[in-house]
Amino acid sequence: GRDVKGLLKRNWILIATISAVILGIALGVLVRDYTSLSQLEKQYFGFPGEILMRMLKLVILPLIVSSMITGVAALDSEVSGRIGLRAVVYYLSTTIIAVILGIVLVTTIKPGVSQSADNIERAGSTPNVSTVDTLLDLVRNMFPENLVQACFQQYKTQRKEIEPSKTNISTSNMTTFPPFTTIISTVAQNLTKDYKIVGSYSDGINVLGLIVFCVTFGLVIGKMGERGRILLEFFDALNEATMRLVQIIMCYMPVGILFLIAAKIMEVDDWEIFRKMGLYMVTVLSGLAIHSVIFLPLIYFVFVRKNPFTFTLGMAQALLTALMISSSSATLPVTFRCAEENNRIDKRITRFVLPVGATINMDGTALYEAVASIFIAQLNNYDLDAGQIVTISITATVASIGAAGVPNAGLVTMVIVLTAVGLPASDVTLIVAVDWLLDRFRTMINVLGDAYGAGIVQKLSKRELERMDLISDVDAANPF
Ligand code: DAS
Repeated sequence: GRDVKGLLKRNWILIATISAVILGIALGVLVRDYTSLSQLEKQYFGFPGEILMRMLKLVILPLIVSSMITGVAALDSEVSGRIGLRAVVYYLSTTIIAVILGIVLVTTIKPGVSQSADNIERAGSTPNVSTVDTLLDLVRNMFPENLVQACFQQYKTQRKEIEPSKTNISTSNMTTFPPFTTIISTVAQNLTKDYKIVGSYSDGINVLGLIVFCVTFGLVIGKMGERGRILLEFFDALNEATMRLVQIIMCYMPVGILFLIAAKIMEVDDWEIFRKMGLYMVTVLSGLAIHSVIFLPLIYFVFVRKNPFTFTLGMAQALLTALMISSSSATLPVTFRCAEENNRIDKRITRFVLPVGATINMDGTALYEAVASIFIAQLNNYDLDAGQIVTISITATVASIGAAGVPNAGLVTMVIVLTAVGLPASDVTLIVAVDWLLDRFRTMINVLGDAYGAGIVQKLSKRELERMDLISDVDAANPF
């Protein structure tokens, strides 16, 4: 009676999404096999899906800025830098391990490769540049010359200076004030650009630069005491507002998914796509399983010398919560309770490692984004070269750091990885259709990774904690 109603209320988006997948397939097959719509008319089916993609891209900027700044600024100053450093080293290393695991699996299982893989072509619009250039560009983009450039402006690279003639304002009449219409069209063009990461070949948001800026900025305002607090309140509110925005987008999601799938089925002439989708999900889930049953427990055992599975059992309630609500941030209260009560982790460690971990340590998401982007490359018969694989692993790591602990955040930031190597972001269709399921499992791994991190950092920070105890004992001894 009442609790069924409660259950339905809480999970109506999930129920709506699952039914949208089923209805989308039915609609796609119906239109494809039982109507004679022209190609153009069929394309109109894709429109609601395109709106969903544009909504997801729209929240990239506020999601990254607010979650990064509030996440990093949470490093409260009394936590010694060494504890913080250990946690960040743990975050990065486990995330990179997860990405490498994902890449090994997806390039071995090859879920997106057709049986008759014939025409292998280079990925999308990325011109063939050497791996070194790709890497140099990645580092170069970490330091945007100014925030506006990081957010919206066209990028000029050392190698490919975008000739002035290419822009609307032709050089010839540079001396006179460019025609008003040219300015309008240039401004309009810039403002309506799709959000893309700024590789060196596209334009739009330079996520790498944005993240470097947000981390530094977050650290700075975290150390500004009272005056910084005002700024922190602002970004906290921005974070909350953005998460509500994401909630609204999630309400529209079932509609978008229904039409995305229908449009995809209309253009796909065989059921092969379902085999590939199944294999893709197996790849992601097996990657998450290996990472959470082998790699994370191994690292925990090496550093803490305790049974990792007892530790995982202690986190069971938090893992189940993450599985149900697919949000690391919303699971935090349960993660805190499990880590402190069941696994007896010191509050001074959990207070820092867990909130920051929920924001920037997302092994599950990083693995997922690497697998999904290479899967899309395979679907399009693209053969990624070493430079692009390295680019994907770096952007998948960065995108997972930028992703907030909210449902489908990994999907939003995955658009970044796709455009980093020039893959068509429109192909996220199929990924979107099953994201509601994979999101649950990758969130579970994200939370597990954060919990293990707290256990390991606590073990490595024994001395700091004892010194803190000493100080607090001394304070207690003479309270004046
Ligand atoms: N749901 C996100 C989280 O809470 C992960 C993701 O979307 O990838 O961790």
